[in-house]
Amino acid sequence: MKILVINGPNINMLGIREPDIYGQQTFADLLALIEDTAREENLEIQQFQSNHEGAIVDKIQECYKKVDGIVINPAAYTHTSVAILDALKAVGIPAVEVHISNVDSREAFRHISYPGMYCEKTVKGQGLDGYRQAIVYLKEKYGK
Ligand code: CA2
Repeated sequence: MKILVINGPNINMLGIREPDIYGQQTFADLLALIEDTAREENLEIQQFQSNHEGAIVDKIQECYKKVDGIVINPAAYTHTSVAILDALKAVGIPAVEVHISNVDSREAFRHISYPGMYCEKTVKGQGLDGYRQAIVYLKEKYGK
């Protein structure tokens, strides 16, 4: 099974500031956690991070008929991006949304998620382990 993990803007800055919200672990730690999960679960996982909305849309389009599941943390684009929502709808690939923090207990503008309107599940407030949970969910439901 092939899974693409997408991280949006500023996730590459993890661990540098706001450890009270996002924890102490760095982006390199996140990449390693996802690689470890791929090995343990015997999955082919590709990772992609971008600070650019259009680059994320392009990457989702590239997945069409090539990838079996998408794990996405759209970061700030969560709360603004109809383009990412439409790209997910266009490719029709099962997707799970991840948020490191519990967005529901933060500012009101973080309570809405456009990509989340397509995703069949959202994991929030679980720290970096949320990515592992999302990957395992896709494997258990769609793994072959
Ligand atoms: O909780 C999440 O995973 C978020 O998607 C993270 C986004 C935020 O805009 C969403 O509302 C919730 C922010 C990504 C990283 O932001 C940083 C801020 C300071 C230092 C390092 C990273």
